[in-house]
Amino acid sequence: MRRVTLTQFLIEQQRKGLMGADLRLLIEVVARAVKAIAVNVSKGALAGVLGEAGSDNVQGEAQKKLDVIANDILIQANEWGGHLAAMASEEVEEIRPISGDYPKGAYLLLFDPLDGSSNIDVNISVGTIFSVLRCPEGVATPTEADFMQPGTAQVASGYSVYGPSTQLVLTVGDGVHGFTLDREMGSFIYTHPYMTIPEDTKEYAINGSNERFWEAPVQRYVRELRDGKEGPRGKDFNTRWVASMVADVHRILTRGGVFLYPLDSKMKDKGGKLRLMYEANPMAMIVEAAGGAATTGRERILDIQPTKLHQRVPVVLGSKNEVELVTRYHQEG
Ligand code: FDP
Repeated sequence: MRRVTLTQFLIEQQRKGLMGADLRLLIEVVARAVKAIAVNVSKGALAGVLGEAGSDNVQGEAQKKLDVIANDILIQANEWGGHLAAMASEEVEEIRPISGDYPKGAYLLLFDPLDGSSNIDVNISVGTIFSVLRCPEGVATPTEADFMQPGTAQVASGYSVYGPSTQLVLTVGDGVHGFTLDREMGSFIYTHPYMTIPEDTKEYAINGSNERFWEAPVQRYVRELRDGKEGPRGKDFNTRWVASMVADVHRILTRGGVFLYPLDSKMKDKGGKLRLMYEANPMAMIVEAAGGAATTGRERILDIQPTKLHQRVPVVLGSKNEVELVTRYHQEG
């Protein structure tokens, strides 16, 4: 069997006119950083990388050592290549313009270096999420305002999941494609062409401990799922909650399902739990490109006009018919 590497795949995409050389380079650099992060994640306790870093991130959450390591790897890998005008990380308050020592490129890169990091110490899958925007025309030194583009403006997005195998999943708009890291060869191999999400599912993912804080439409939806065959849905549903968004979304891309991190009364003033620019937008682009849907319960995620770099939003994504039902329940109030 012919093994297609990520590099070959990207060159073929470029030949089809789906991306330029600079976007190809950008994705290759991100993939290289992902390999370096995978090495650190997989060494675990042997490399002394587990545990707290002793600092808080911009979100006020305790940083793990691997959060800091993954963030540094992504910044160092991407800043000198000439393909970026600026970067923004979930772990860092301000955007990071490309230093004057290096040439500037046409793109803005946003990333969540290590998503699900509260799972690291217990050896459960974590991941990296990234989103690529175009730097507005004529802007030589981007500011935060230049990042305030809706998810529909993303030119590419992707994530890696560091699990039993390391996988990289990405889209440049033309379908969703998955690659598995061949650790011996050190290269990503194209293993999952055109990943699709079935419209219907019997699996849902939500942190049920928050039930009493949810809004009525979400309480109604989840209650009906739990009522199973005897309830209005007339079928049994199963729960899966890894509590690493990448792992939960990856399962949905592999076999369907619906993922909810809805608004709840504990975090209403923050707008939600997950971050629009680093989590919701890139995952929504992938999910839609795979035939699924992604909303806040009220509106399509990709249509949101961001107002803040670290903005949070409620998230409902996955199998289309379930996402549409949750959204309808919100409309009905
Ligand atoms: P984490 O805080 O561990 O980084 O990014 C937020 C996130 O993980 C998601 O990956 C995950 O889906 C969610 O939070 C888990 O939230 P709960 O702890 O509330 O279950």
